[in-house]
Amino acid sequence: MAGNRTFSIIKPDATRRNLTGAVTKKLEDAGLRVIASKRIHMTREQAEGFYAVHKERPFFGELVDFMTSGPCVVQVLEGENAMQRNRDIMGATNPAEAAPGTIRAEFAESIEANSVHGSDSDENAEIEIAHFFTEDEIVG
Ligand code: IDP
Repeated sequence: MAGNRTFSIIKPDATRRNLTGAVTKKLEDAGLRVIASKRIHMTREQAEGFYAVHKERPFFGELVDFMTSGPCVVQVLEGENAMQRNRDIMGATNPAEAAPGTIRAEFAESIEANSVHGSDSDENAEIEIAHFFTEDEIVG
């Protein structure tokens, strides 16, 4: 149902430091349930397609390099107001501005290597989920 699912990525800086469990615990403690999860190493094509909206931004090339630098864990999260709930527990893009207790405040290394992605609208959540998962891989 719209509003109850969102899409998350645990980024390569977090998998490299073995923080998959720690990040997931933050999500679960925030009232989100992981209803699909897989560990992938994104190809450049996948990363470029996923971040196509940022194609014109000066950091696009570096962002693609970073997202393909190691494994990611892609997840579907379920919960009341899942998109906003996830954005709240993620914290601001720049960890220096992220509220205390948020994932990025606790774990992010930089504005780029900021440990997690989360969809920024319900519409984008559905598009991003479909990018990485088939419906039969999602078990609510
Ligand atoms: P969000 O992930 O908080 O939604 P966006 O503005 O959509 O933030 O940016 C997508 C991703 O691009 C960020 O999570 C971060 O990894 C990277 N990014 C954003 N701004 C910068 C920047 O100024 N320099 C380097 N990377 C950035």
